[in-house]
Amino acid sequence: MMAQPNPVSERFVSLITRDTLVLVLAGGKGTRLGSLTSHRVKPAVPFGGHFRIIDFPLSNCLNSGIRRIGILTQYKAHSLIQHLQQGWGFLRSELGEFIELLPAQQRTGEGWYRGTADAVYQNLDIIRLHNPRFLMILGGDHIYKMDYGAMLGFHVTHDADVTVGCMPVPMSQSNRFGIMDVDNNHRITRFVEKPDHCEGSPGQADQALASMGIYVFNTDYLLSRLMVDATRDDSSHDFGKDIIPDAVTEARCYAYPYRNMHDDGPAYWRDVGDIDSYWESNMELIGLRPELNIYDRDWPILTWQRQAPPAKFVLDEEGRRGEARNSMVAGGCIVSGAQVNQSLLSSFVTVDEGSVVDQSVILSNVRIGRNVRLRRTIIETGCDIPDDIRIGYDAEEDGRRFELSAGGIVLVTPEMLGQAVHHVR
Ligand code: ADQ
Ligand code: ADP
Repeated sequence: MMAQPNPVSERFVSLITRDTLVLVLAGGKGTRLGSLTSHRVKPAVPFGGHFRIIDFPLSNCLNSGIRRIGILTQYKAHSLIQHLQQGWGFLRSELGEFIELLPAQQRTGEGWYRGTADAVYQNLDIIRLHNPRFLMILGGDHIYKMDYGAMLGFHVTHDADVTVGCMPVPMSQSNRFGIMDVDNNHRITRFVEKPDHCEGSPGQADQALASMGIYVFNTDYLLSRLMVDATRDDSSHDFGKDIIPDAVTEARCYAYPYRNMHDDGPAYWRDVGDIDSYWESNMELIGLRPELNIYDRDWPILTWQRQAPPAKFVLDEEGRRGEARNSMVAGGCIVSGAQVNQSLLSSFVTVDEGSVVDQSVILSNVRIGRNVRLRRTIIETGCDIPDDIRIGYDAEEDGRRFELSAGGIVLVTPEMLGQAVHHVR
């Protein structure tokens, strides 16, 4: 058993992170990303050219000194499992470090994970085996950089049973989040999951304090709470709907205000909820000073990626330049006599002669043929875009053939092009 953390001890935070088990919730159905989640769960969706969404919370764990991690999966987990096995298998079990997959496997009954709290409950025996003092529960589908050590330190110094990561959101979005009231000492006095109506706090009438779906629990408290919850027929076995509102009435629940770790700008946190916000948050990375800096060497975002030669931009035989402007281009790409503007190309994308790619997110292993024009598109892994096609210029036509978002972004998958999907390894 570890010593009681002593706030004046130099090891204050490292003792706490060592005694923490993180559970990442990666099993939700999440349908609002359309065909991007037709064969993979949202945490496995590619983001930012090289990464999968789950790389962000996992990198946060490692960068925060947390090295005991379980990942709760169920739906369409193949791509996620493959990614974790290839990219995240480097922790040293002999040092007590691990990333463990915890698929729904009927350990406590007949069912799959009924809700987020049930997903944790079903792994109770595994949690007991690891015997952590603190359990940290994270969503696997948010993009942000956060030092969890600071939140765990806050949890201990406030002598909390439960700590919820929070940030202000515009009042108009309050129906998308768990919303809370707090007192002057950050103690949560009320928590309502996705309220229809909500009143602003005094002095900040246009903002609500939202839960980020990130929780720290004293393990003993959570386990006893989950055992009670499991017996209740009137519970949906969900953290936001059941566990947290109940905990607020019976335990010491605190709200940890999420801040930018460098204190040099607003705190970046995105729930890429739908196709439009997926496209936008990828586009944001391209800008001059993106809020999310993925080039920060002090907070590296780790991932698995295929070995790739450098990206290449070449003159074609007719002397047309191959160029990319205001764009991010991953390794293995070849742009030959073609223009790439305001776009993000993942690895192994080829853009052939005479084509123009504007404001688009191109996932890996895509060939864009000759004289193609793409504007405001998302092109799924493995697409072979035929010569002479224009996508993003005629909403009616695009809506018939492809998936057109409310904001006018066109999502194209191999299936929509009538192409078989091949496994590229
Ligand atoms: P939502 O994001 O709407 O709200 P939910 O859909 O339950 O909550 O997803 C949370 C996480 O759990 C996701 O990563 C999802 O993949 C995963 N998940 C969902 N069902 C699961 C299951 N049965 N098994 C395993 N994993 C599962 C939550 C909180 C709000 C908070 C928002 C912030 O409930 O209070 O404001 O997150 O985005
Ligand atoms: P993902 O599995 O998430 O698509 P990759 O981009 O690394 O991840 O692709 C892995 C393999 O999955 C690729 O070989 C690709 O051909 C295949 N793939 C891509 N899209 C689909 C799809 N819609 N259905 C099934 N497999 C797909």
